[in-house]
Amino acid sequence: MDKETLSTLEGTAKRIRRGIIEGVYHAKSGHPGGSLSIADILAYLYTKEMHINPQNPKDDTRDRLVLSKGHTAPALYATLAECGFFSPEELKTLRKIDGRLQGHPDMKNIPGVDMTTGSLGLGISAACGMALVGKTEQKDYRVYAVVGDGESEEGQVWEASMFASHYKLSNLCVILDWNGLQIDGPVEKVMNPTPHDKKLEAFGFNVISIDGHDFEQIEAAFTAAKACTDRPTAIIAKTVKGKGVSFMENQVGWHGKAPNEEEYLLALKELQ
Ligand SMILES: Cc1ncc(C[n+]2csc(CCOP(=O)(O)OP(=O)(O)O)c2C)c(N)n1
Repeated sequence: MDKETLSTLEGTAKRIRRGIIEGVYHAKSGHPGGSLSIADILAYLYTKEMHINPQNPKDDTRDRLVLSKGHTAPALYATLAECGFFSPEELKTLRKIDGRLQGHPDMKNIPGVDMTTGSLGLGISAACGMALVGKTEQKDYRVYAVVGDGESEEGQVWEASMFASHYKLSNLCVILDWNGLQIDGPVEKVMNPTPHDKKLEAFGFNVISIDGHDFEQIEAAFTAAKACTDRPTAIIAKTVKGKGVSFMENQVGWHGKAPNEEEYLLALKELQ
């Protein structure tokens, strides 16, 4: 990856992180930690990898993304605003009673949202359905599903995985956000779902493990996923919960809490 592309991606990811902070601060609630951990991956997917059309959000040929860990909607909204699906100003209406940007993604009202999610474990199944339709109807689109590591404790994630490999859904790419923390503590202490690589391999996935904040590795992983044509791919992305805001990094308390004014200003300063 050349220097210019890298610096553009870094700038995009920073704006996405600022959008996350703006949204959660103005809502006075929401989920910053797991939103910040996926900002680099979403920045890459939406600006480099996915075929999307902000002028026609429901374009049938578009690639689809299902944010299975739907509580991290602030990251998806900030990314969609960055791509021009709606104005970045609207991010300040997150969770407002008359606004479109609900606490969890709503495909009926928000341009660019491909699936309504929030109940953990369900989104990956919807992504499998979309991928199966794409295969059956011989369409070229790809489907991406972002799944949380805490979310991977849901049994349905594994049913969906079995389905994905049974139907050889090579147009499906699951991204497991391995940030190590869930709502109430370290994932491995709450209900240990590891080793993800061996389990996903046993379930029939092409498994790729990366640093989810390294754009070179992110690029290589999505390129390898596209090149794999006989089974679904799972990218296990090692990330830092709260990435980019020093006092939020690796702090379980920032899973679902809004910054106060002082913390908000400090976060924005760090993300300049
Ligand atoms: C079925 C279901 N059970 C419980 C919740 C409440 N909940 C919201 S976020 C969360 C923790 C998710 O952890 P993880 O998937 O690791 O997300 P991240 O750390 O990336 O934010 C839980 C239990 C939910 N949304 N859905």
